[in-house]
Amino acid sequence: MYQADDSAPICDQAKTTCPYCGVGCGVTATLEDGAITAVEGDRQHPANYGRLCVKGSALHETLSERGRLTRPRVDGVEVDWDVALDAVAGRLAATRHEHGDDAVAAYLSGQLLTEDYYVANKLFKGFLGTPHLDTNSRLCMASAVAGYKRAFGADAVPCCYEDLEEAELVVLVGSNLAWNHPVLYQRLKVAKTRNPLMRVVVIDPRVTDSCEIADLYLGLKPGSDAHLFNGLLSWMAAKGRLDRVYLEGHTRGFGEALAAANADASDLEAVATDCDLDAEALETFYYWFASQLHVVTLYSQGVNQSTSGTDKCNAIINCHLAGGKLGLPGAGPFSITGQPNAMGGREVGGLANQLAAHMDYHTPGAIDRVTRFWRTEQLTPTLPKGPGHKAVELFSAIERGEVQALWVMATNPAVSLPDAARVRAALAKCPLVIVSECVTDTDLLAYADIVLPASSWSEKDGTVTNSERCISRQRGLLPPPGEARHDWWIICEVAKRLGYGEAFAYAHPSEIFDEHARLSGFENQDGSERLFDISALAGLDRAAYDALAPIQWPVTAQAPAGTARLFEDGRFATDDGLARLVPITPRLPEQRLSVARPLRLNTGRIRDQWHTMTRTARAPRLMNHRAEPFIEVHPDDAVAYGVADQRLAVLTAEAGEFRGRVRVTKSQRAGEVFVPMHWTDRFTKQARSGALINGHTDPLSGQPESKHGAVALAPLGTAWEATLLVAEDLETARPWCGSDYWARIPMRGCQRWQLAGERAENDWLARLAEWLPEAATLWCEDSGDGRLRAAAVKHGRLCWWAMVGLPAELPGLAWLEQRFNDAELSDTHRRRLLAGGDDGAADTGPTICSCHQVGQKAIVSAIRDGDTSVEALGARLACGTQCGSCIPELKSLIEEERAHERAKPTPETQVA
Ligand SMILES: Nc1nc2c(c(=O)[nH]1)N[C@H]1C(S)=C(S)[C@@H](COP(=O)(O)OP(=O)(O)OC[C@H]3O[C@@H](n4cnc5c(=O)[nH]c(N)nc54)[C@H](O)[C@@H]3O)O[C@H]1N2
Ligand SMILES: Nc1nc2c(c(=O)[nH]1)N[C@H]1C(S)=C(S)[C@@H](COP(=O)(O)OP(=O)(O)OC[C@H]3O[C@@H](n4cnc5c(=O)[nH]c(N)nc54)[C@H](O)[C@@H]3O)O[C@H]1N2
Ligand code: SF4
Ligand SMILES: [Mo]
Repeated sequence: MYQADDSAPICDQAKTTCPYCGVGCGVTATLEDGAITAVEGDRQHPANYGRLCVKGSALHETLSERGRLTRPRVDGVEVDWDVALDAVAGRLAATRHEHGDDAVAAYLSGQLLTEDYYVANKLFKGFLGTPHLDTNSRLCMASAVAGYKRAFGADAVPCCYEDLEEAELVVLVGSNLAWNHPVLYQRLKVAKTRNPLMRVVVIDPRVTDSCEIADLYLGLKPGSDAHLFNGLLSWMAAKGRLDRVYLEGHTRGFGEALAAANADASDLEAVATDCDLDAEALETFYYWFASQLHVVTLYSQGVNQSTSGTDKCNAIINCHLAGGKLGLPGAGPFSITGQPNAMGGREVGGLANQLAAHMDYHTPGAIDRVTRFWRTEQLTPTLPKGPGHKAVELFSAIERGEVQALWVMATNPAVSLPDAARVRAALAKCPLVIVSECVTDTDLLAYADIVLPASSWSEKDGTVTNSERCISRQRGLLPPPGEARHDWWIICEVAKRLGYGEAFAYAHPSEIFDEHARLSGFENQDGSERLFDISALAGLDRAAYDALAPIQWPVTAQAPAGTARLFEDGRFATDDGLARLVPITPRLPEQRLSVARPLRLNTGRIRDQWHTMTRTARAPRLMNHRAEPFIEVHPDDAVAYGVADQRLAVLTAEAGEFRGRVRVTKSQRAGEVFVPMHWTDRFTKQARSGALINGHTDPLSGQPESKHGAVALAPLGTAWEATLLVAEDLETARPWCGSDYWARIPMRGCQRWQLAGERAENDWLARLAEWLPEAATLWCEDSGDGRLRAAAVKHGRLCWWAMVGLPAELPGLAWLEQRFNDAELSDTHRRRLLAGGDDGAADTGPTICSCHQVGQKAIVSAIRDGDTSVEALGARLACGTQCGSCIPELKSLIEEERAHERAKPTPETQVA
């Protein structure tokens, strides 16, 4: 039995939704003694039918109360909620009074629930009269939104997940689906096995794990996507592969779009050269696309995060319209969303250019309609008359002193915005920064005047919308820790204190959802005015809301069971019902390469981490796949710039630098480097990707160009490297953070620190004594060549362990990790401490399979023993048998070993 309530749960199994990516998987949580002890995929949920990826299946490991914010704080002092809420309301009111309504702003997140988002939008735009409310979706989906609106007249994703399974051709453009939407990738993979005729094309400058299932890989030059798709449109026209009937009946603008495409890209050879592709491979793609009706083009940040992101989206959509490849099963331009509720935010109007419920400021009658719905006629101020600042611009307005108060909820702009140093300076300058956050340790909190502890996943109650427009319930299963409160509650309490109690008198998120559903249908007869219409979900009582099953919008009287696919009737949400093709003239990235900064910087995600790691780093097993910040470099560039695999290097951009460990790989194109977006100042000295990116944005969508930085690469001169393992409860001032490089890696029961310094250290024992607390027993082994191992025990417990030397020389850490959990070290264990365990306990290497914690070395040795298939490895080591995300890596290890085998000199060549 499941009961969603603020009171303690009475159930042992409950359904909710994963809080990570936009796939929006259903999760079944097991509750025991007031804690979630296990999670599994919800077999009935239409997004995942029982599957979960490694992040989802580690959810319960991230929930400890340690490190959670539990008390509000004002000016650094812990206070009661009443004091904190009064402070928020009082200071917001004072700012408005002194500097005007436009001086207050909010910066929200696709990780808020729809109900949180709705009340925040209503408070700021509706009642405080400021248009400056934007969201981190600006960094994520803004170009996709603008592209859909230009083409279809509404921000509407036409496809559903089943389309990926029903397609004959799936094109992944700038999407690493295998790592970032793993469950959807698994579905696609299964579909491809079932339908041997299905083809997959991957278009990405990097060879990613998603290439595992690719029939064709186009490793294009970064930023050249619009040119490539212009080329496709031109080619389709030249080869007579257009759907003339569709174009004439359902679209406008084809002539202009084709003319622009022809002017830009009518010569296939030239397009191939410009995109740095093989002409034959490019034509194969064009041929496949043109000759299939059932094509899904799935695109993501490699397209969106660009100063011409909107144009790239429309270049793709143009090709679908020109071939009539949408509005039918297995076809359509599918922008896959990133955050769990990126879509919900778009639905309530959380972008600064939107007003509410898919109405923009310029939508005829919208301002008046929303005013009447929210009953703000009598208010001064009235609703804003036009759009507010988009994220990057918002922080410039703060810098200029125009915006004087900012409330940030569920996002970390001190890390994730481009030009992070400038953002930090703006935050430092802003007289009032309010931050609603769940954890104690984020880079942003240093800038907060008021900190509000928010409830988190498993505690919060509300809805999210996934990439296929499917609305699902996230359910509150546990009480929030300490005094943490739900975001919607916090916002409503502030609204009450500002005098708007009547409009924010919700007792439960179900009431907010009801209002949101009613607004979507307000003066919108069966979606005739706005496509986003969930009016059939209005009026749900609390029980019905609690029990709400996943459903895809629109949900109207005509379509009470929801709508899987849009535009099946060929009618679009424009005033004349016709879709628009948009003429595209491609533009180059704004961040220009130069002699000083000759390398193209690509940034993105890794399989096991979520954004700024505030949650995923709490599950130590998710740290093992990539433990340190890294820089991926092509072998030729490694030679050219003097950096070596597994050694440290530094990237320098106009505005900042990044220190990380080099991974030399042919997956990277020469002249380009890739860094992860996840590391913050909480985890390493200097590896925020945002510090390397300039704040150039797309003029239409305002989305920054996070994929196309310009950097220089050089080795980090290191005289020494060291590893410290430190008991977790050790209160140290972390004096080693003054080193030239450090990275903190949470483990079970201890913390690992990787350190390096540019200046030689003569007396390591003295240094360690200075850094680490005194211990009763200390062992040390100094090999005299600058290498050293030491361990310290106090009260029978392992206190710390240290090694000076390259990390490649580390013993396996699993054994040592366990020793930190021993209440009393045995004599045998003490003797083996310096060796790091039993003689045979070698380092298992990076974890490839996070579900079953299988390291690279074990896998390689099994392959060498003859387990040369994924199945055989799974049978022996269990790797790849749970979520399947590591299968591409298993395959490439098998491939690598084969290549080594082939490269081995035969007896004859040896003689020769
Ligand atoms: N594990 C994990 N999964 C996540 C997230 C996470 O943090 N961790 N975050 C979620 C969120 S919010 C989002 S937005 C999604 C993002 O999901 P994705 O968009 O798949 O993620 P990225 O790794 O940012 O970028 C995708 C790819 O774009 C490629 N790319 C770079 N430049 C170009 C270019 O010029 N052209 C083309 N065609 N490709 C290019 C990169 O090489 C990269 O492989 O992931 C979601 N899922
Ligand atoms: N260089 C570069 N930069 C990028 C990107 C890139 O590819 N490259 N990608 C961009 C994209 S697509 C995205 S989506 C952003 C993501 O970037 P951010 O949104 O800044 O990253 P998160 O770590 O997800 O931040 C969410 C914060 O909210 C907190 N939180 C979680 N749940 C809740 C809640 O319910 N309530 C409250 N109040 N707080 C909560 C978390 O602890 C965390 O601190 O990064 C963008 N920045
Ligand atoms: S695919 Fe996305 S939604 Fe599904 S379990 Fe993994 S992170 Fe969660
Ligand atoms: Mo995102």
